[in-house]
Amino acid sequence: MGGMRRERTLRVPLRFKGKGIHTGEKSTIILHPEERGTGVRFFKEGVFIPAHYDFVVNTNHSTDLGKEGVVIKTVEHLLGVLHLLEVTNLTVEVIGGEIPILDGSGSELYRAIREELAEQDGEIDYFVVDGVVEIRNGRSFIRACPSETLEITYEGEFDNFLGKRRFTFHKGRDEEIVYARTFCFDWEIEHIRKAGLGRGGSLENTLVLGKDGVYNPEGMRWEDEPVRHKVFDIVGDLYLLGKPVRGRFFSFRGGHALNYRLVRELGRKKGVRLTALGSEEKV
Ligand code: P76
Ligand code: ZN
Ligand code: ZN
Repeated sequence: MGGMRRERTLRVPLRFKGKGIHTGEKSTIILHPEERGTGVRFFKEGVFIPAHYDFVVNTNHSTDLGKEGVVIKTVEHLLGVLHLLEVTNLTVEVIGGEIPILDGSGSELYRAIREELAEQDGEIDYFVVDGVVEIRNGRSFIRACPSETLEITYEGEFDNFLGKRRFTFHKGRDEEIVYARTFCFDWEIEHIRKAGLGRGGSLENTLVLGKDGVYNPEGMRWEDEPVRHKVFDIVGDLYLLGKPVRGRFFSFRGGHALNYRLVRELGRKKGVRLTALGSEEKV
């Protein structure tokens, strides 16, 4: 049995400002405390968008949510931090098109939110993985298995000095992934920029990798920083199940698109149960 954990919100509203990695535009987010049972949701231009996979509108180079024509880009790093800290009730007001990228990792959000956590009455309702689910795309795949606690492994095969890399995150060891920055390869920048993405990308917020090394003068925070970031992205995308998750995950060369397909499949399976007679019923 995992420990009984309480629902959480913030003691006070928190505000963050910065550039969006894709739009390149300045935006502001205000995190508002909420009552038990609210869940995590976004608010923009009068529209509430739940942090739920039903509202995913894009998974190409970021995870974006939308509803009624209102879109919020790049929610995954903020959701990663909220998932790690088990913040279950919060409204994220967004003024602008995207969540600020800050230094490219979850560190600033993580440290500020951790300082202001407020426990609430009521125990957290976890999303418990109760069977094996695997999603494939060519050689890439992501698999979910039952486990008492959250555990995530990412394995990458990079076409540069990094080569084959694998990293495993265990619940509670947040600092091993929350400081890992987003990254890109120098050979993809042209294609990304031509797609109208990465307009806010720079060496201030992205680890830029070449064939033989990195462009960032400060170097890498770990020799496997990119795979740690991929694990952090999965933590964020999994929070789109609407609850903190208990399960073991393994991703081989996956990304937001595979994460999203897995989350949808896990959520779909939970909503439908086989009865003793073998007919399906909604629960
Ligand atoms: N990021 C994903 C991610 O973290 N998702 O959560 C991703 O696909 N990106 C983010 C970074 C973008 C590309 C797309 C970017 C960043 C920087 C530049 C271009 C695009 C640049 C630059 C530059 C190069 C040399 C000198 C100066 C500036 C992945 C990681 O899953
Ligand atoms: Zn692309
Ligand atoms: Zn990311």
